[in-house]
Amino acid sequence: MTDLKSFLNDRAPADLSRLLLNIASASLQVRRSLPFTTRLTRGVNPSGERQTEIDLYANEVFASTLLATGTVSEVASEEMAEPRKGVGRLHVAMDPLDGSSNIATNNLLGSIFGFYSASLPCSGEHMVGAAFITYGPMLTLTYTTGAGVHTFVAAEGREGDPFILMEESSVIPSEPEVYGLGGQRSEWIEPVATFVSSLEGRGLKLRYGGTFVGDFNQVLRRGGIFGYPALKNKPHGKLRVLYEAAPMALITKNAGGYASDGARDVLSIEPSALAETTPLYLGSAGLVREVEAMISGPRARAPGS
Ligand code: AFP
Repeated sequence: MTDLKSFLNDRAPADLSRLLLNIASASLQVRRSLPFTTRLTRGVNPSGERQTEIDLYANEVFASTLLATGTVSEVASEEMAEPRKGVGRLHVAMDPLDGSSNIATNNLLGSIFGFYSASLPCSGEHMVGAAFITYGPMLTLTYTTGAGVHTFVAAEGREGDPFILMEESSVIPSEPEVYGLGGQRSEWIEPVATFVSSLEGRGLKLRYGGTFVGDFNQVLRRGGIFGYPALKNKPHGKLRVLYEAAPMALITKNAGGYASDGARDVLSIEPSALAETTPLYLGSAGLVREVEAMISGPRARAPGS
């Protein structure tokens, strides 16, 4: 069985490999603390959302782990107003605990990381890698450094708690099976409601668990589309460009899919603020381009784009 350390050996730059290995081991620490860090705190994050103990604990574990690698010049987080500074080539943006409102119901949770080569905030075109953790029946790490999307599962209890290769070079299935869009249906901008009704007409099944990582992971494996649309009362959507949308857009692209804000590639967005949000539609390229055209009108595309 191939483990993460040997798989990374000749497939990723040394500093990215170091980050991924340290994130993997730190995720075990976060997972073990989950049953004991579920309460709400009085804290509020820069997006105005109440923070749970696990939001803060995961933020501390990952930020300190990343900075201790000596490869990271800053760590920006959904849970911090300002980045923490370190030394190194990489700039990391993270959502340390995605889905914390799902803790009380023991739903799937996650962590999301974007690895950038420029000071934050910056566009996804400066991303050199991305990763997400799922805390579910299995603890898994999925990442890309630009050469495919690969998933590893924690084999806790085995010597050294290794992460074992579960899937190499994932490709989003061409036949879409599932869809999930956040927000109230009555709040969706009109083209989205029409689009979703057409999906049901094509036999796609609703899969929406309220955690981006979990809902995205199903689209990655089964084909389809996930979205947190522009809403009538939230025209810029809910998901943060740097910490959530762009990292998952890079993974989607490297798995043969596409991520749009309803008008353009999410990776081309130039956020002006760390916590800037965007409408987001990602998954099977055909479906995403279809909803993009319904929202923004058909665009002339360069041949082969
Ligand atoms: P929490 O971290 O506050 O639970 O929010 C999770 C999230 O940012 C993302 O993971 C989900 O896709 C989205 O919010 C769910 O939003 P709704 O609760 O509005 O459906």
